[in-house]
Amino acid sequence: MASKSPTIVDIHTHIYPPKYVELLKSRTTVPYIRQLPGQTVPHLIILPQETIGRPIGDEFSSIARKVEFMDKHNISISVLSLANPWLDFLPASEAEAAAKEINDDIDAMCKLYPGRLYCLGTLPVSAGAKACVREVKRLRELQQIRGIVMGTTAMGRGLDDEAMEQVWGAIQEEGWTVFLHPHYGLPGGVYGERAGEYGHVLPLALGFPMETTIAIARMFLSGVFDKFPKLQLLLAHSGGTLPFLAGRLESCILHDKQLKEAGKLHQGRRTVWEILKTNVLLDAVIYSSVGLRAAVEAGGVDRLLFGTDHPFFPPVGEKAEEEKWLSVTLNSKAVADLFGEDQEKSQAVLGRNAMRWLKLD
Ligand code: 5CU
Repeated sequence: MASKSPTIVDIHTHIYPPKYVELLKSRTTVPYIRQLPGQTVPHLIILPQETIGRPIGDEFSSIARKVEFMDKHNISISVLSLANPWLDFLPASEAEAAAKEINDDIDAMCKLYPGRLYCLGTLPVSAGAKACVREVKRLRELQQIRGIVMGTTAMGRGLDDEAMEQVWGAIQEEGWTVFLHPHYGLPGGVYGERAGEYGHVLPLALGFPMETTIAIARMFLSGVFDKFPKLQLLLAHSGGTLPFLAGRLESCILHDKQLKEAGKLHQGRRTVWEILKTNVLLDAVIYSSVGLRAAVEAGGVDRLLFGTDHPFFPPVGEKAEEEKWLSVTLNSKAVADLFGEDQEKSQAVLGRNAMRWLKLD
């Protein structure tokens, strides 16, 4: 009997709904979309310090193109999130209405493909905590929403901002999983004077993961997980470097006189290892079994969820339209390399964990 192919769920897959694309086209500063003389297609410029950007076609905004991509790569279900930089840059007065419009739009897009598409909501972070809490609660009315996507700066001051406590409280009460995604990277100076020769490699490969690692470490150090012990944070790119650096983070805590004197090293404190196993989920977007092994060892196989990062990282070859995406096959291969014949584990990571954690029907 032919074996049934596993349910593959993509929890790291982005979209810019058409209204967001219009917004980016109307802008003249980053983030924006522009068509330069001599370019055949418009370019998306979103990252701090980038100048050329990347070509943007309808694969960034079309739901039909998303489903085409899913079919080509045997992806059964996708959990869509607005791509960076979300609504971070909007003036406070516009953010709440924009969040409602974008969340309603993405939810409606998902309904066009019943059983195949779910989504994460986005918050009006520049409008402050009360507006965020209102949207956290309103998201309950949207049937396809399964969590919230958030950048590392949150309301502008990071995830350890005391003003975020109201928002964490509401998120915990509603039971939303928060997908934490980088955007801002590291200060441009760390990439050196020759950065312009290296394309997007340094900010995307190293800046993004360090940003995520620092953001979640600040959240942990400030005690957010002690105050809100039921929070679930899904970290992009297998937690940045957190699984690899958790031991060092713990050691630095245990050797810190200031923390000791502040009574923060008391018996029974929750370590970063415990947080990794109770409050953190990791995506499997790390492209190699080496990183994936660290993620499994740190968080456990039940907390690792497959993703693609579509529509970012398309193939750059001549026959790009025909090819399966290397960015997807590398992530699938990492799962196969790590788990070999162990179908239980690979199916958990490829789909079952997402179905359970995100309550996909
Ligand atoms: O290629 C890029 O710039 C990106 C991005 O901005 N966001 C993302 O999720 N992946 C790649």
